[in-house]
Amino acid sequence: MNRKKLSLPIFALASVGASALENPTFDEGELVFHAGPNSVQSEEGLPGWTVSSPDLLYNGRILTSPWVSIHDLSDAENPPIEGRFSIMLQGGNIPSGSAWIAQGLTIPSESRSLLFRGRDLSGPQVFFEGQEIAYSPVETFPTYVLYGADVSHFAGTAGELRFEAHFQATGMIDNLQFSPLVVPEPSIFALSVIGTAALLFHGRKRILER
Ligand SMILES: [Ca+2]
Repeated sequence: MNRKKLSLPIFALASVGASALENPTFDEGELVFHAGPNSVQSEEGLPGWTVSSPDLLYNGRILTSPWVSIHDLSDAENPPIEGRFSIMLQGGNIPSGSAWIAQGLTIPSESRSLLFRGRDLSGPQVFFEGQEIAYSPVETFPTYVLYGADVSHFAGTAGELRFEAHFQATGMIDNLQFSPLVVPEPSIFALSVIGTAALLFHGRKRILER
């Protein structure tokens, strides 16, 4: 039996109500350069979303104040996770404000989880209508980690979904989708892995003892 295939790839097939989210892949915008080659207008670059600043940083990292940046394939250092663009939340190294993106939506009533892809995530927070939603890694892929957050309490309700990075928080995100599947508790998932390893070890020991 291939235990790995039993785990979680079915999440990717199980999205529902993706229409509840506008521009969930961040791929629908156009780059309209604003105050130089490193800055594009947020409204055109990230339609469907409200952004913490009128400009998005283009293909760059800023180590001072908070910024939301958009990255395409011409960024060799931080290429998109998938598609034309990915978004990076950069909380900056000066404790002043935050970098965030947000949109109002209704979470589909059958939704149990919000799934999204992330790379080098360190500290960005997810909120729905002002309440923080904890997220945890669901599965690791070569170029990103699939994260899941339990949204069952908010199913069928309207509010603002927000991704936000404060001081020193950072990370790239992409491909948001709501799913009817329940995100497994990390502790249970870890325990099942440990349990499986223990059973395998025990079984191998018994074979060697024969
Ligand atoms: Ca994308």
